[in-house]
Amino acid sequence: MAARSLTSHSRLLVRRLDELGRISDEPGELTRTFLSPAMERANHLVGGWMREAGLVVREDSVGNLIGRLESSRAGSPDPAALGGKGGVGRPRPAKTLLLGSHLDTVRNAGRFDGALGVVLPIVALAELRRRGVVLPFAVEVLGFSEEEGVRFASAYLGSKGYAGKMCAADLKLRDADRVSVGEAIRGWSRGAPAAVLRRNAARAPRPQQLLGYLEVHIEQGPVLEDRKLAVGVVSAIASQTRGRLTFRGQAGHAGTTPMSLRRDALAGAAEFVLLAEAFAAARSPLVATVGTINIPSGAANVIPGEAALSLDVRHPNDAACNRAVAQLVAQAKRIARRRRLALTWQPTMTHRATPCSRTLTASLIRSVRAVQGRSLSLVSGAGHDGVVMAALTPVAMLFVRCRDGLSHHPDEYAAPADLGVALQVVIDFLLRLAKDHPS
Ligand code: HGY
Ligand code: MN
Ligand code: MN
Repeated sequence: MAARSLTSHSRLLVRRLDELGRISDEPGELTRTFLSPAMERANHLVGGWMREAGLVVREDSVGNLIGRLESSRAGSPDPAALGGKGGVGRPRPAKTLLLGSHLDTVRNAGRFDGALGVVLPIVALAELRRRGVVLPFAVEVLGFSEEEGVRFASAYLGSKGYAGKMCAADLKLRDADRVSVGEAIRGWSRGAPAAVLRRNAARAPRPQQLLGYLEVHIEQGPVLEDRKLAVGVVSAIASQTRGRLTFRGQAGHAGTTPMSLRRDALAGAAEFVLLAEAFAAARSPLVATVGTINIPSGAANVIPGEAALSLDVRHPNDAACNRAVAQLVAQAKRIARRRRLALTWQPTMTHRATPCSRTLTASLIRSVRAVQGRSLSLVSGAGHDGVVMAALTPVAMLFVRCRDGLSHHPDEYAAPADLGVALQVVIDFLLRLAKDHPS
């Protein structure tokens, strides 16, 4: 790609990420959650960019945005379809390469997490179109409607819907306003949730129709910056368990209840938060995070009767992650017992560690080496839609350096030059794949 057009493409990519980053449910910050009004506006904007690049655009019944580019060929004659001895056979449909990421965000998010992996492939396909390149395989660019798990505390509802993996239990999850996933879907697609699930499952691509899934994502960590590399390749996505721990004691008057007679739920929860931090710090690369704590009917002059906290535990190895979760819950029970509190633990999500496909990743490494000179493989501590897509098709992930490794923060930033390198890698990857799958 000539330097001029590369910079003009990276500038276009930056402009689009800035524009998309201004579509939010909350004034003054970037928050875009599952099937929200901002999600509708984001799909409209990104869908327009997809159409400009020549993609046929649709939205599925769980709010995923899907842009499809047919291949250059209707399909080469399939020997089986030729009846074995010549004759005109039904052309075998071309396979499809999936590229994508998520369009939802965490609260007060950065503008690159998710969005980069949807907008960059659109710019890459527009560049191939400008060059007159027609690929011998179809491409679908996917903007998943829910990956973060912010609204319903369970991640990947978008990619699960696309892959036909959403289940009845998912429909029952409720948000802070007690709205269920099923009701949210009914509002969005005006279809009965169960029928929506059946329709999604029927429309889900079959493994034999797919070439693979490539996701471009900011690293959300410090390794590429430390190694002075613009991009790297993901070897595996860490194992992850999320859940809710609820400590229950006795609400009471803050002024009249002696300390010795209290059963303070928040004090118990606070003791657990510090214990979880020390537990994980002593067991690297284990990480454990209490990201939210909720005190129902909390007030300054009331002893907290209940404290519900989220727990997010991750490790590259499944067994180590499961062991850590069990030990942390046991420690929470010990704290509760000593403080005469009740404790409940409700897992809301567990995903096994997901290795990326060796073959697809080897091809991606060749493209990274062709553009950057050398490649680096790293494990992703962050979860990604590739966890769900790996059940459907081979998965590869390209990481892009982000400043200070910062993410899930408004100051999240990837430099235009690094975005340009990622763009070149994806274009090289598409051209390389086209060579391996001649029409
Ligand atoms: O939480 C994560 O790992 C990702 O950002 N969804
Ligand atoms: Mn994220
Ligand atoms: Mn993400």
